[in-house]
Amino acid sequence: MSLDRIKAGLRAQRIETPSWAYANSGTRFKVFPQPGVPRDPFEKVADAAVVHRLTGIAPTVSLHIPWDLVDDWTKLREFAQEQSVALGAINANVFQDEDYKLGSVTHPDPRVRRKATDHLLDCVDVMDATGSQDIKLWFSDGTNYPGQDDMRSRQDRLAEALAEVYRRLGGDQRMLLEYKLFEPAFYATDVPDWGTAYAHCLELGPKAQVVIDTGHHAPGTNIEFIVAFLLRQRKLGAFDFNSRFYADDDLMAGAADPFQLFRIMYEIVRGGALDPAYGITFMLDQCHNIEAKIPAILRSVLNIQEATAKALLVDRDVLGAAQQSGDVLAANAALMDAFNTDVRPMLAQLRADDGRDPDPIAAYHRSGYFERISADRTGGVQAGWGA
Ligand code: PSV
Ligand code: MN
Ligand code: MN
Repeated sequence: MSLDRIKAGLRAQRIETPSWAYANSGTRFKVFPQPGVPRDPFEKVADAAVVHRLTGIAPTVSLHIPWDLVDDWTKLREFAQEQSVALGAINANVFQDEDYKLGSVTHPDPRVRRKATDHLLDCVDVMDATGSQDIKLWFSDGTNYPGQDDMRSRQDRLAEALAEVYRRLGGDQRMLLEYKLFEPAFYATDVPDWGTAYAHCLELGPKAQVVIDTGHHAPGTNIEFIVAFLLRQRKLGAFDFNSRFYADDDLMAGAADPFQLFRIMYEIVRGGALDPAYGITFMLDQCHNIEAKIPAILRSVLNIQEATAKALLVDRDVLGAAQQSGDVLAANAALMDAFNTDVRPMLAQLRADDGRDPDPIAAYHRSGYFERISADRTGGVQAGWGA
């Protein structure tokens, strides 16, 4: 690919940052408060706007309901516009209520299922008000012990709730269904893998698509295969990018395994799915417990951008010829040459050409923003328990 086309691909790239990544978080042992952390959704949007100004490729922020509930959605929407960003996906939350101990939409009690489904429908109302296109669904539903509940009936209940929400979607709205191997359920999770999510989305129709959270698989899973498969089926709707060493670690994207991130982005480029017009939402889903929030989010955005630049650098003609002739080593080398290229000077130049600081993290540290928010904001909220 020519350098101009590579640069055009990089300029078109869009990454959505999550409101909750700007807030305080910790482990199940301790939440570590940090100075300057947002106190409400407006301040989360303001921080997301800083990330966008510095990188030029993070123009939307996804919200989690009810963590980001506000009285006046128009006000939040207009505030975002003033900051040159927009509100992105609406993440539903049916996992933090006493009633959901045995599940939400798959709960044996129809009253609890009704409550959970109503929350999902409320989220679609929020989308109407915010102009968001996507409702993102992740269910903590599952069981801890064999025999605890009937696994097959739980699938029926899940299908019923999803169908009701699907029917409520407007013409240009989508349902994004996220899977996760385990946690908090330890025996059988109701949407544990891409196959289950895919089958439900297929049954629902074209507006239902699968979300790949990179931290939600068994160790060693070939995630780029899942990407390739779902793209071929037109059923990949979004990513939740993060890194993991063990399970759902929610570390910065590209920190644990930059090679895996490159392989994923290569399949995206190979599938022609990098352009926003294709419709994939590239989100982050991270938790920054010990590292500074905004610099960590910048790091993730830049890591994804670097992986993308390397993916765009792959010489597809050389690779294709090697694959066709069965030259295993040459094919592998075509990928590795791109992965081993240092793309940082090219990206720095690209930013400079676009009138941005070539080093967004250094520019953030110089900007005085952190000092300002540390002085102005006291009592920042905990991720998950927003004002
Ligand atoms: C669940 O582990 C998950 O990945 C889902 O995306 C949730 O909405 C998110 O984390 C935030 O806690
Ligand atoms: Mn996620
Ligand atoms: Mn997760």
